Amino acid sequence: MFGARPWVLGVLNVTPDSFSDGGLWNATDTAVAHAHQLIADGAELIDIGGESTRPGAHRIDPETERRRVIPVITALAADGVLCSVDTTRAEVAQAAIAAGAVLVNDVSGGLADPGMAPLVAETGVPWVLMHWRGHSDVMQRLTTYDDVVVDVRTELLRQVEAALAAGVDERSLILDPGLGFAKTSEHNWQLLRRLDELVAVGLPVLLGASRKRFLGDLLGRDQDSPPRPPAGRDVATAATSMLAAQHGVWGVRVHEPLVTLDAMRVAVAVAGAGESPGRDTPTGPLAVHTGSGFVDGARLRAGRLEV
Ligand code: PMM
Repeated sequence: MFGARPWVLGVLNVTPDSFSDGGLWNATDTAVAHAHQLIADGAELIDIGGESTRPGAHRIDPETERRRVIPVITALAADGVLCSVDTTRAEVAQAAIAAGAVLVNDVSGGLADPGMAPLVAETGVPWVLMHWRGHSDVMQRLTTYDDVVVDVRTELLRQVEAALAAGVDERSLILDPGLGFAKTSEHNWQLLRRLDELVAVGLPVLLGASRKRFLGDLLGRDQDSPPRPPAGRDVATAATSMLAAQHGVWGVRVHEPLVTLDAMRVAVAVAGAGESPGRDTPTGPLAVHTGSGFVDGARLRAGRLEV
């Protein structure tokens, strides 16, 4: 059982083609306004991405990616909003950190760009290492596992070792099983079912189940009907976030924070854990779960994750 709820990261895709919110927050002003709505709905950190990672998506050039995310991060940082950048490119991450991003969310976990680990080592920003086997245009062909939970953990630990070898401080690292990335629906369910095996590694764990296809498949009217569209998947997302909280994850990444927070507050109240930190004191200390206990997450504000 958990003693405090996880961080809630609000998703902001400044892309024309992300599967759930593609095209909605394409211009800087609409993106910034949406980020403020996510904050008003309880998100504590806004995760800003400029390149779609939906299955089959093709890559864009770095300059386009940079042009999409940097003005948004600059504006939000000036407003005092905590931002992370969702990128696999070191040059985009570097510009984002310079613009005020406090965390790098790298869905490739350092595998896509050899420049990412040295950048993180030098700047000391928290770095999400997600389990990843290849870019979006090929990943759905890379779904062979012996035991998906064991294999994902082993491959993530290899990514951790590479990060450490490059001089990254272990205290900067956050792991993510990468639901939907080179995974079938059944793989995602197994990873959720056995999330404690990843939490047991002892590093903070982030989970991104929000509105993903496997939830749509579950919610289709019957086996032969099409998946429920992304906007109808928020209650199911909240349920996965709550279960993940009970497993002791450090954070959840969601499109609709309000529903997820409602679900997590119920779980916190039932656990007798008292106030859900962060909700009522958005700039106060937030609990960071590390597998071995909870520590003051306010350090993230200073761009450093102390565990
Ligand atoms: N999923 C997406 C994008 N970025 N980052 C992390 N750390 N974990 C995820 O599961 C993840 C991610 C794809 O979803 P989106 O298109 O809704 O952003």
